[in-house]
Amino acid sequence: MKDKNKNLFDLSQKFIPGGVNSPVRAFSSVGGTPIFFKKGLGARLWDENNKEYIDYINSWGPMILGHAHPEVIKAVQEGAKNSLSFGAPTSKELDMAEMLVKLVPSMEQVRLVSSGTEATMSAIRVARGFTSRDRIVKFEGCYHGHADSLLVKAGSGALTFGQPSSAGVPKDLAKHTHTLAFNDTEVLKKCFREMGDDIACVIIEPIVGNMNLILPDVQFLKTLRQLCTQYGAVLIFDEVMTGFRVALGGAQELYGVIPDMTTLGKIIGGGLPVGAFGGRKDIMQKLAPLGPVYQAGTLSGNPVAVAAGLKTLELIQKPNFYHKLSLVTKNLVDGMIEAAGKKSVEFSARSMGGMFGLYFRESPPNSFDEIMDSDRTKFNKFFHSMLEQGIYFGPSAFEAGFVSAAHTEKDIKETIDASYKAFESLNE
Ligand code: KE4
Repeated sequence: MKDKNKNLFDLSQKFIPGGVNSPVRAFSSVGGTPIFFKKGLGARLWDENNKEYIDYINSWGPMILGHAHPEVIKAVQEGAKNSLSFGAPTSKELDMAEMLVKLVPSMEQVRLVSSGTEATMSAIRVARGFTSRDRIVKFEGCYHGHADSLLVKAGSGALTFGQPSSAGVPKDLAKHTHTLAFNDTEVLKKCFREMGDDIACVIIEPIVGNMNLILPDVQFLKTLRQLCTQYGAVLIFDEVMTGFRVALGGAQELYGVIPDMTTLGKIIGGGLPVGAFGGRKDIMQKLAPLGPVYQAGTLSGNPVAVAAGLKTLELIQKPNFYHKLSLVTKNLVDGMIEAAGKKSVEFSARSMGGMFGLYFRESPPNSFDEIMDSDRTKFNKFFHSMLEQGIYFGPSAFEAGFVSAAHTEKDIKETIDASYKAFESLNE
């Protein structure tokens, strides 16, 4: 039978650069043909050949309730009946703002946008406007979307392609971005000693998901918080991925380190385009129309997208939601560690809330250099064996995985069982 994925991919490349609308989808680092999906329900996906998969990408995080959750679909349908967009204030976006201020410890005020990139780009600009400084600090392997200032040694797709800095970013702009080693407290202190008074902001993924899953050293985060306060730099937690993924209050709740600003995306749109940036009121008041920092968006706070996000945020507040999600995710990770051990494959894994990392190295990495020395060839072979068996992991050794509330113990068992065969294939 002809593979519809291949036919579609061949044709897509005629009209779309690389055949995809986002590079990581192209399977470039794992090889093979991207899968074209036509349907998702709960933890499952179906491709154009009607092949069924258990989904561990979940649209790179947003589908925390699983695909096509009936209550989310209903909220979208109800919202859509009243028009898709007004370009004017609606009560729905006020409800969303109130919800985010209630749930995110650092948020006193918030503005909605349409993607994580818009959120981080806007947060950087308002931090520069608030401090009247130009320098920004980020960390190698962290990815914050594709705004020019942030594509300097970015993670995710950029890291996967081994081109940590992007073409097209003016040198005169990139020079204001300083990239440090994640979890290296001494390098951080040195940077602030040398240029602390010139730093507008530091942006960090408090738990990194874009060089695979890497956890922070708590002392590193606390030192970062203390240095930003001491030097008047704005601390931005990019929780586009970790927000509502690792805990209801995100990484900032888990680690008890409260930034000056937080960026969000993914889950807050429930699968539709929503991003947000917010934080201290004195910083957010710098934004037009009140202050001198301009930021805008035709579809910002779109009522239908917000309806999907609001329903999602309502449902994840159910009692024990994160306890159950964390347990299912941990069972997946523990089962795969056991399988790899029985098949004598050098492998490690870890989970945090509803996200996990798989590593073809002896122990979980704690830095960019450590994740870079994992065995990508083994990952790629493992990835394709699992894909063949109907298990869909992220097509990159540098991406975290995601579990939804729709994943059952049966799904987890099926995945672990498949991993025995996949680990076995690495010994051939
Ligand atoms: P978007 O512009 O893709 O909505 O968000 C950018 C972004 C910002 N910050 C963090 C921490 C992120 O993880 C992201 C986007 N994550 C990637 C997955 N690693 C999106 C997948 C893709 O680029 O296709």
